[in-house]
Amino acid sequence: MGTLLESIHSPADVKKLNYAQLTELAEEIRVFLIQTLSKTGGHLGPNLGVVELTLALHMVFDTPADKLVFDVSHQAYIHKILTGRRERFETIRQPGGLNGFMLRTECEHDCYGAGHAGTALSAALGMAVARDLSGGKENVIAIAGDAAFTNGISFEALNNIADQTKRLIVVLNDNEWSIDRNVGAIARYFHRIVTNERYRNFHESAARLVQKFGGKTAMTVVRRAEEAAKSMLWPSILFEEFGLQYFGPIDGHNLPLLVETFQFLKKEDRPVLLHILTEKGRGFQPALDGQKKFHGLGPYDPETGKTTAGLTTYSEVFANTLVQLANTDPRVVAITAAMPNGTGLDLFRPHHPKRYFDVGIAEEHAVIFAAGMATRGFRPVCAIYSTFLQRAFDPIVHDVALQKLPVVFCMDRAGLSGDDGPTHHGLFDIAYLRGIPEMVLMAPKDEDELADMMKTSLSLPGPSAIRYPRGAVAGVARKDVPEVLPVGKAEILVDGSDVAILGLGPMITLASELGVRLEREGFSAAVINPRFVKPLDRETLELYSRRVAVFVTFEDHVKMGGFGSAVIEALDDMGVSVPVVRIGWPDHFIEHGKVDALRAKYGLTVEAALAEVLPLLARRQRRTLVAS
Ligand SMILES: Cc1ncc(C[n+]2csc(CCOP(=O)(O)OP(=O)(O)O)c2C)c(N)n1
Repeated sequence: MGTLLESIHSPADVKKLNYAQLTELAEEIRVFLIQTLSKTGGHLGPNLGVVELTLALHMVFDTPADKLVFDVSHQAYIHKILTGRRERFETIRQPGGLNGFMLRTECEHDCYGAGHAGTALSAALGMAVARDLSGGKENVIAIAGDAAFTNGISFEALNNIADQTKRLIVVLNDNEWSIDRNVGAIARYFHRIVTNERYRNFHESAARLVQKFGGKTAMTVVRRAEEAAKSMLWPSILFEEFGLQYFGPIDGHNLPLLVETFQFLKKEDRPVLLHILTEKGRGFQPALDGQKKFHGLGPYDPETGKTTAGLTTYSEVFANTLVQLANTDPRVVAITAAMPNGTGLDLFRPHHPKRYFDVGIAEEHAVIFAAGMATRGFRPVCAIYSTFLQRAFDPIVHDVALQKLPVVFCMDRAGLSGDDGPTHHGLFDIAYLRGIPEMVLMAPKDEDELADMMKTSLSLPGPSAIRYPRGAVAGVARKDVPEVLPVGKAEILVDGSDVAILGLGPMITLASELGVRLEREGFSAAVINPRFVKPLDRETLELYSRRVAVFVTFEDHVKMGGFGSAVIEALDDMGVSVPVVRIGWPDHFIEHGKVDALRAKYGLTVEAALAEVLPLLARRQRRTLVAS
């Protein structure tokens, strides 16, 4: 670790440095990031892009009194390093270590937690208004990427800012990338500003001026000239129409310029937006060459950036199956909300470019857009992570289900997401979807069944959703052509008469293991792949309720409102009183960590199930003995 970096224990240490030292510190931070994340994995590209920005913010502002609100907050690693967490930084995203996002419980300098995009402006405005109401003096700064401005919430906040406060700084960190290339009219608008020759020349000279003179006088000169230039080039600058004074674009890697600008902006008594230009992945050639890959990744070689080839994932099988289904059905269209890479849809795009839609980080819009297409006879498939689909709950109810439109929701990352932590765990989708009339909700036990479920979904007259997990597939043989499954019918894998074990989705492996263990103990265990959470296979439940002493349900979802709860409700409706042992996540936000370790900690294991099931089975044995 560099010697300057070793001397940084708090933001006060940053403030002691001169510009030459800050520039050196920026380089040391980059080396430290590249080396550390090569072992832990993480959001390398975004953080390499905001080294100077974060240093400048901590030079000028005083956290925790001043509030830095990072959008998504995947780019807050340097903030963590500068605010007393450098020594623990090697634990980032590791079990028991630092979280990969801002976390209020982790540190007093993390004033607002995030993980989902588009929240920074609203949250910062809330803090600014709270300050105004309580007579405070602190500065509030929202830092949002260009892709955050593809999100509706950012615009809802923009619409509101100038009416509510006079003191708020918004930093637009523009690197032209979302995870993939940023998309849409806003991205093009930013691009036009950035690439306008006259404006760029003007800004280069403005920057030189600031560096030469420094301080407010120079900035005032710059501002006057800037206003003149802007009125010449853009009579109606977007942000100005929203009532925010727009500054920029300036070089987001020029530390003195950033510092001087923030010193000036903090004195403004009107809301301001500073547009800075940064390079995602700056300082690491593999990240500059592979923007998508280095947005966020697992461990890599710190010299070459190479990663080990992964196993086939559910996302890949989803994408390849969708290509296959779209080949024979021209009504099929694919929609992603800024996640072509993560959902696998970037594999679909080259096959059917006209039927592929990246709408930006706009899940609500994605779903309503899909609803619109469905009214015109198309078969939209929305590939949205379980956690991000939470955003679109109302459109799913109001636009899709209520109108019985045949939109298919393919929910990747359903279940525990592991290293990313609570903002990214997909643990609530069954609870939020299963109460919606018309919805068909499925979970495949393996990749072959995922393909069948996609085919089934596309054959339905109304809405449906399929939940499947992050990561590698089960590795089973796949049929050449997917089949339509009988809706609401479970698959009985092993018959039995003492206990019926239902394992939803890939949790079927735990169900099968439990079955084997119980057989060894002398019990007859049925193992059932439910396939459908809704409609539930009541017939099969009824059949087993007459035979078994206990049901066991396994699900990678919160127990409350989940699959096991659906089974209990169904049995109760039938007037059956067989006990149900539910294995799933407790009513608690689960921290980040390794999936297996977290399952062990929270009792999502065969052992935990055995401990609950055996006494119930023993009770039945005793009753049988007494009866005989
Ligand atoms: C609601 C929501 N949808 C999708 C994502 C996935 N996601 C994480 S970061 C990101 C791109 C962010 O781009 P930008 O804000 O420009 O920041 P950059 O990484 O380029 O610095 C996306 C789409 C998310 N975090 N939240």
